[in-house]
Amino acid sequence: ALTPNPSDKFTFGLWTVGWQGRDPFGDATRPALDPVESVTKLAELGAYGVTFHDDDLIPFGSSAADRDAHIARFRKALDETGMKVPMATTNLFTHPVFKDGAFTSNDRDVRRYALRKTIRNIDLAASLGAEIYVAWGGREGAESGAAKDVRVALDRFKEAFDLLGEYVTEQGYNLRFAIEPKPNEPRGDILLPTVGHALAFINSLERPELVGLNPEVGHEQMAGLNFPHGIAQALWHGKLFHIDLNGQSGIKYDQDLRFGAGDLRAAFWLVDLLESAGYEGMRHFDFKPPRTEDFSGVWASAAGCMRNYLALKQKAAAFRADPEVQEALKASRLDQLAQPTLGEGEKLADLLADSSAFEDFDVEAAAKRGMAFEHLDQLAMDHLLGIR
Ligand code: GLT
Ligand code: MN
Ligand code: MN
Ligand code: MN
Repeated sequence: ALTPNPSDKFTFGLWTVGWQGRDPFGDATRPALDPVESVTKLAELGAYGVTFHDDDLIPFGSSAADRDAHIARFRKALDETGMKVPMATTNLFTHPVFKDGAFTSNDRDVRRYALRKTIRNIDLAASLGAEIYVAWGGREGAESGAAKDVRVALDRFKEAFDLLGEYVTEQGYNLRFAIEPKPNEPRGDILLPTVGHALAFINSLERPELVGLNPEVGHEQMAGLNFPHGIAQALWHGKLFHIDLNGQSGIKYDQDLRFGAGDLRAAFWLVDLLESAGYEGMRHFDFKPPRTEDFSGVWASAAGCMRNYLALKQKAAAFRADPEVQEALKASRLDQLAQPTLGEGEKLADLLADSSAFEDFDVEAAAKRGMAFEHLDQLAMDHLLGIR
């Protein structure tokens, strides 16, 4: 059960295993990886598919003929392995032209170019069968105050998503967008920094139904937020279109550790949530094999992401099936939480007239009741630690 299988819907960005280990302080520690090799190797490991930025597959500035050749080789590898491409995205952050952003760059010509670059790759994504198009606005932001008029930049951000929505609708593509929030890095402050900011933004778009989220574990944790809670809210809004699974240890630079590393408890609750909520999307890993690793470490790291997901899925299922856990959930009144606060057929007026809800309510007695959460949580810990 710990052996990954395409039916588990595990996918990897080409840029993850292909990361060469360049960081702000050091050069690459690994050579470039041929996307065809990544497809082959990930298929062997049991993945369902791969995802890519335009520039991961087709080096920036390639001629039209070279572009076609790169795409043809890639398609052939997909056909030979049965690997799918459920998602694609645009690199709007590496080239210096995007130093002040893409859809919200102060430079109007850069914004127009960013839209064209995106639309070009949307055509490719659609032709490869992708149904999700991710938009990570890594460079959409600022380091200083007057440099960005945020309200106006949000107008431009909306304009971009409205145009992209118009494009996929006109083309009849079965493609929806997923915004990926991140609080900072590489910009000092990034626009749409968290799940909550992005959810609110989506409501202001012309075609909100075409736009959802691609939250990343580490990005919310960089903001000190509870990732499973953010995902639960995204699910509640029907906006969890995709997810970037990885690991992070607290509030620091974006670590992109393999899934399960970093905050293991958050990973456990996340898998418990995704599995019990019936999330049907991809389990997409967006991690960086540390630059200490050679290629055998890269593949060990990719395999570890999937193994940890499957192990946590087992643990979460055992936790939910445990009769003592079910009792503990009752003792903690999770069943009451699931009951509407008004009774069936009850109206606001009935609540206002109900003296047992206020005048005769024994506040002190209710205040004395323990919630029994510690026992419940220890049961989870016991399952997670494998001592139950
Ligand atoms: C980049 C970023 C990721 C995003 C990718 C999509 S690229 O590596 O750090 O979190 O998901 O553009
Ligand atoms: Mn990501
Ligand atoms: Mn990250
Ligand atoms: Mn990243």
